[in-house]
Amino acid sequence: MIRGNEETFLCELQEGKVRFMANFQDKVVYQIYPKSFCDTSGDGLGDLPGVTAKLDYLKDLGVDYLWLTPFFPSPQRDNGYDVAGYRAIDPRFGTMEDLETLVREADKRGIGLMLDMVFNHTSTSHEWFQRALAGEKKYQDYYIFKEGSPDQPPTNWVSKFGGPAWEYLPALGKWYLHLFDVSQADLNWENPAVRAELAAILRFWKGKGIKGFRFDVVNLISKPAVFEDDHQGDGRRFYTDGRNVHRYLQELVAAGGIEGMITVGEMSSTSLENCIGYTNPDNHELTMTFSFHHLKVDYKNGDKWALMPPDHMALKNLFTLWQEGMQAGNGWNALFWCNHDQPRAVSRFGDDGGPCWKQSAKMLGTAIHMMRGTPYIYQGEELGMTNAHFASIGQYRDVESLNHYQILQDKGMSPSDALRIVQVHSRDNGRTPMQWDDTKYAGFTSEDSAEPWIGVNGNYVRINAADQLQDEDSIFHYYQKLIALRKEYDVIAYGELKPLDEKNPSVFAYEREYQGEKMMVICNFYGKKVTWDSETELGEYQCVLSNYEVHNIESSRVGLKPYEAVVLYKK
Ligand code: TEU
Repeated sequence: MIRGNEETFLCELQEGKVRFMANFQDKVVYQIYPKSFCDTSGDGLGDLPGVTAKLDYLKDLGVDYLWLTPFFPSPQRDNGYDVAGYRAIDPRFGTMEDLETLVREADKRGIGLMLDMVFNHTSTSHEWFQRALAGEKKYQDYYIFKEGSPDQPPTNWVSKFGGPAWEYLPALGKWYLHLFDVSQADLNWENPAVRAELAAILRFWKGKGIKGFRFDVVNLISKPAVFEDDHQGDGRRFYTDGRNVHRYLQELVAAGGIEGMITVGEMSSTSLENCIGYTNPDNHELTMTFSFHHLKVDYKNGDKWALMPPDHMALKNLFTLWQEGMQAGNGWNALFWCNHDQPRAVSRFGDDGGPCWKQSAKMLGTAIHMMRGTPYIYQGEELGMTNAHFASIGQYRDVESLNHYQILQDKGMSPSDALRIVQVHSRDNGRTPMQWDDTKYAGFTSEDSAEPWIGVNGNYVRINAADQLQDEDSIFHYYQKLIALRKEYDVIAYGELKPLDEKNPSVFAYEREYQGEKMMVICNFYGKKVTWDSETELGEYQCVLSNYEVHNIESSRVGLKPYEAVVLYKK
């Protein structure tokens, strides 16, 4: 064992585990978008039995938890983030029995399930909203209704999916707030009855054996006391990380009985200071947060619907800021490149379509997995799946993409230019069916089934799980090693992080340190060779992982090949 004496190792590890147990430092989470993962019923939509069918694959990869995006009853205007009932399963995804089977089978393999709680809003089809519509005062208080005249929304706020954030209901003579789609009405967290309902939902799922939760846009739940126009922006500054959000989270965790479980909050346009607050264990809020600043480095002037190549210096600076800041404040990051709302990382920051597709996917995985935080892998990322590259707007499904395709044209852009932007930034890039093998529909569903709900990426013949499982040098096997390393080396799970060579525009490097162990992670973000000079003599380090077989490391100089990543270790 590299740590020397096995007894010491065990003892240190036990101490480490006891000390850090509540924070999940050595765990890795795998995100599943059930609709696109595996279809067993042949209707072209993935389902829960499909997840169960793939548990051995996930066990083989080595992940500890599965975060499943919503599969609750829903009109699917926003693919399940428009929840119409929080304690049931949409029949399109299966039954409660299917979920119980999944929980049991996952548990047998040492894998816990995390559910996605969409508590900022409900679908307007939810019974609460329907009863509000029918005039029940109790349920009107569950939402954010404002009196007003039909031609004057209460504020000028803009919905995250485009257009106004308010909708007028002539029958009630009132407006309601929807920060997302018009069918996603924001809940009124000021109302204690709402908070009690939501805590009860957590207890319900905990009772079903669910081991953790992801909370959708949970930093938007606390709205201001006074609603006013935003003359500087779209309104977000008034409700993001709002005045009562920390108190509400503390209450939710306590009343929901989920303290000590793994929890991750999705934090939209958040601040470092707030994320420290959300995750510092002393506050009893969440175990970790997703923040998105590092995934906006290819938004021109902050606008998602304007193209720009990624700004690597900005990316490095953001990683450094968040790594150092969360460490100093005893907060904890969720580490990720991909999710169901993001284009594929290898298309964005790597060499999609080029000769270094594989090396770049492995390098990106290394950069993220070796940092301080809990890594998340989004389905297909472990195969280097790429953007959809759809050729026509008719192939897109996402409400946000379709709205913005129209908005861009309303502003005078040509359809082909608008399509180009959608192709690069659409959330559908991450939602194409999982590529299991090279049969028709990529093995996502059987060959005689209905067409998948969204098109399969044409590159499935080249990029698929079956091939990669056979190939020792595949991205899949590299991700397997990344996960195994986190469990093998305490320094990855528990170490301090120090950025190295911060001004270097092409190499992202950092050092980790824990109880005398050191790890150095050096990643070349470009398709060009580069020489990297270390301030430390590297003679005593051994290479524990790299995406190339041969390395060029001499005393303190590292010659990096295109997209090369090396992980060096010293006790
Ligand atoms: O995402 C919130 C969110 O901020 C993104 O959808 C973001 O607004 C968008 O990418 C901006 O370009 C969560 C879910 O992850 C997403 O799938 C849902 O659509 C959204 O909340 C509403 O529930």
